[in-house]
Amino acid sequence: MDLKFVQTTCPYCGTGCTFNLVVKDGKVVGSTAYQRSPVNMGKTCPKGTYAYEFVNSPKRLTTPLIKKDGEFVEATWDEAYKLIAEKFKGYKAEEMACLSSARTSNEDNYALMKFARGALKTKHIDHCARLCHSSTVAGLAAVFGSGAMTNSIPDIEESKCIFIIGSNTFEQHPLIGRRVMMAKKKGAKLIYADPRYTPTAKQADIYMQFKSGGDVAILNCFMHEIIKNGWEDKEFIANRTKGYEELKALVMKDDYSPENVEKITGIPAATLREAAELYGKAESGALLYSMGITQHTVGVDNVKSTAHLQMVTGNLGRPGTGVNALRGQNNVQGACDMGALPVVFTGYQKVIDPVAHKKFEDAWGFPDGIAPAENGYEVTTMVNVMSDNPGELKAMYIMGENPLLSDPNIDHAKHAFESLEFLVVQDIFLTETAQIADVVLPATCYAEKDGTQTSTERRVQKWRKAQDPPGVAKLDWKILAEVAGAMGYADQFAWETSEDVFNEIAAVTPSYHGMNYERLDKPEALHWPCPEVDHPGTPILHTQKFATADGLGVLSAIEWKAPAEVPDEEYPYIFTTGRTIWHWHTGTMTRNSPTLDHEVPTGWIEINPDDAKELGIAYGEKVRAITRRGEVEVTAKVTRDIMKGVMFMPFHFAECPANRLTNDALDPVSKIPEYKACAIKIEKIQEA
Ligand SMILES: Nc1nc2c(c(=O)[nH]1)N[C@H]1C(S)=C(S)[C@@H](COP(=O)(O)OP(=O)(O)OC[C@H]3O[C@@H](n4cnc5c(=O)[nH]c(N)nc54)[C@H](O)[C@@H]3O)O[C@H]1N2
Ligand SMILES: Nc1nc2c(c(=O)[nH]1)N[C@H]1C(S)=C(S)[C@@H](COP(=O)(O)OP(=O)(O)OC[C@H]3O[C@@H](n4cnc5c(=O)[nH]c(N)nc54)[C@H](O)[C@@H]3O)O[C@H]1N2
Ligand code: SF4
Ligand SMILES: [Mo]
Repeated sequence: MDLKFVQTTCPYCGTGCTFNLVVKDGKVVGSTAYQRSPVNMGKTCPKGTYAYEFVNSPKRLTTPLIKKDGEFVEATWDEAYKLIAEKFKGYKAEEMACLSSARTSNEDNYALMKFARGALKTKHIDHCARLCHSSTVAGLAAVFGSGAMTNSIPDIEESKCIFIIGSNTFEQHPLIGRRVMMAKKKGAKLIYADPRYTPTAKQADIYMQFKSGGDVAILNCFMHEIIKNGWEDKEFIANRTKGYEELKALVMKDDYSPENVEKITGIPAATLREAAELYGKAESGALLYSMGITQHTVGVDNVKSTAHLQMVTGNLGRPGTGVNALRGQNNVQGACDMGALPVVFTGYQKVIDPVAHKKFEDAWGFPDGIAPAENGYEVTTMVNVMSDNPGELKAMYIMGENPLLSDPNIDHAKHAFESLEFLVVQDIFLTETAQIADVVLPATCYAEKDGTQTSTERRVQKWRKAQDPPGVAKLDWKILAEVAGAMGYADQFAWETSEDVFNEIAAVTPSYHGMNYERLDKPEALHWPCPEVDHPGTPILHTQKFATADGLGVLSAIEWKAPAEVPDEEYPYIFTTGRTIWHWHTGTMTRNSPTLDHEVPTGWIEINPDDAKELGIAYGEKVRAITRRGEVEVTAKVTRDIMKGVMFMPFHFAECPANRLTNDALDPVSKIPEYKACAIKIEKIQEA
């Protein structure tokens, strides 16, 4: 028997845990702890522990598929490449769009970015960061000049007071949750704000249950109390920020007194006072947030407000502080860093900047130029264009995303994607989106490739190949390089190995410039910015000044605004959505992992017992959940863990898809949809 242990990083969340894959006779059969990672110190959550189970699932894609007369037919790579190249050559550049993937490596994302802008010459490229932390990228760039988590994961342990708002850290970033517990053991206090009494809430010293959509009001109320009592950091405000008087004038209004914010949010005024005092007086305060903050039509306002609180209390640039935007997917940070966004090349070099544009044009050397120096469409805009203006976008290349289950208002999204003339999907499973494609290409998963991914704390870490891919599946970047080759651009994609791709990334990206595979092989890996080969990397940002032009953090006045759709007589409850620890997004991997699937086989809707009583609904009963977008039949979970007037569904399950119900209204700046608040009604299903 041939037994090997291959060290790799987790393919699920942005925490970036390391473990070993156990390989027996050339096949991945299990996982074991890798103790030396400073991130997870040998521990993993259930998803990491069972991340080996889907790898050899019989449902993996093994060969290219081409749709003929409505049915998929197995094809060779050459047939698939020929068809794709012919089709793409027939469209104008701006009629094509690409969706990249926060699940794949930096190398894969870089390849798709170069393929879109260089081979297709289209400016339309985006990925699921739009649905996730686009509010963070826009909001933090406006206040700090740069849009990433400011501190590191180990640093959270140093904090004296941790404020978590809109992140169910213990279920969605469990090994960051562990750090919170380690801080608590050293005496830190935990304040938590979430409409649901989650496993994170259970660990809180002060828990604030509130109605979805009240975040700016809560944060303004904290600042109101802190300034009123003189707990603000006067020195930090004077030396490192601007706009304080404007912010102060707004938050000191009576609208943001605890009594008035109780009316908006449902949090008792006394609790708001107590929490603001605890936070305001803490020696160091770390703020953690995720989707509860970003996924709103006021997502950017929410993000800015979290940053304002941290500046007003001087909680930035030191250990145990920071605005810690917990990034979701394993490599969403990296996909953004690689420029899989409609406005930037790698390392946030703007496409509209003529200097940056020329730099990439020269570095890549396409004989017929690259996409123009113009911003492209965000994925949410693409969907609206496809449905409202059919024919403007005609062809799309999707690598590692499943929008037909993850987009808001999916009936509308499906209609939009179906309007395309030609759709290529490159995935590891035949997803809902792949099913409507014209060509499906089988990719390798994390266990079958060398590559890098960048975690939420900007730590660049390696994946290492543990087994061969199933069938004739290939590396994502390799497939893209070969499609480009079939279009006549073999020279521009002449990489032999993943390392070759990484070296090209490092050459054109200042923040990755000092990195290479040899340096990244060390257990501690490297945090960007890492500008030179002797630079140690940067775990904490903004220690002396911010990345804005004058180095000052920007404070401004932000009023609370209600969500785009609020309850009324017809749709009397607030609806919000999210996740469970056992499953991942559209379930492609976790529902093909028997251990995880067995824990939670299907979806549910959480309803408060008082609401259930009014509706005459019992625990375990099937109900009809209805919004202005659509309806689903789903099992009721009657529980005090959710606030009266609010209902929650996880979005993992195709048989009861929460996204048939969600609102596709967008934040005007970040273009993120409002997944976290809309209006819903519930009907009892009458027996026939
Ligand atoms: N197990 C698991 N882990 C994951 C994922 C997964 O699918 N499964 N996905 C990953 C990804 S991509 C991401 S982006 C992260 C997301 O990580 P989280 O943001 O932690 O996850 P969510 O469940 O979407 O939402 C967090 C909380 O927001 C609360 N909430 C709802 N409405 C509001 C509101 O208006 N305001 C506030 N403050 N809170 C509200 C919900 O009750 C929920 O508990 O998780 C990552 N980790
Ligand atoms: N209602 C509601 N909807 C939401 C959210 C919410 O909170 N509520 N959250 C939103 C957020 S934050 C996010 S990030 C999105 C996620 O939305 P998606 O990214 O669409 O969801 P995933 O299921 O993670 O899809 C990733 C796909 O990549 C494939 N894949 C995995 N590894 C590889 C690989 O190595 N190569 C290739 N080619 N493919 C691979 C998987 O099989 C899967 O089909 O969902 C959003 N949708
Ligand atoms: S916390 Fe995240 S990175 Fe760590 S094992 Fe769990 S899913 Fe993987
Ligand atoms: Mo996400």
